[in-house]
Amino acid sequence: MSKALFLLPLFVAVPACTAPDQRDTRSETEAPAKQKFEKSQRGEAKTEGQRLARLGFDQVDNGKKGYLNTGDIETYRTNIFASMDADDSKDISLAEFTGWDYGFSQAADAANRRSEYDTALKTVFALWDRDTDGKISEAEHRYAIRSDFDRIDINQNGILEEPEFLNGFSVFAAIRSALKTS
Ligand SMILES: [Ca+2]
Ligand SMILES: [Ca+2]
Ligand SMILES: [Ca+2]
Repeated sequence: MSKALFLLPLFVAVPACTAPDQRDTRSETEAPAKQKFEKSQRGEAKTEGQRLARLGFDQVDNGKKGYLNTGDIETYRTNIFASMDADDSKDISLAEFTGWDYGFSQAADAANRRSEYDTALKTVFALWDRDTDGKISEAEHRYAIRSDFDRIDINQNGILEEPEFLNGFSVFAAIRSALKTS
């Protein structure tokens, strides 16, 4: 199993539209939020997409807490950005973005949906490249991931429970939709 496979779901995570100073606010509110967290029972993963997402969740979850906080996500996002930035230019080109191994390439080919898969990635790239300069800067990447975090934190408790994570991340959702795996 490739390392990139584990990196996938995070990626999927996405656009953060919050200002940097809001991060501090969230950290402070995290303690009470944790007390509201109850680890839910895991059912069987029904699809390949769910199975992959679950692997990703466990990978991102530092300390096996059963939920993801903003620190978990930022740590992972940083690793992913570095992994995608193959030429170390400190930004991600479309080629780097679409050529990165999300763990779905084989599934796309197997399902004969390579073109839908590529289109999904290009769509997400365009969404994340906010200044449309053809590259995703680290700031744009962070914004994208943090926006997704806020959007998929349905119960707004400042942490991502597994169901929120599995259902929400936009890149992941786009790929799943393209492959019709869920
Ligand atoms: Ca680059
Ligand atoms: Ca850009
Ligand atoms: Ca939540």
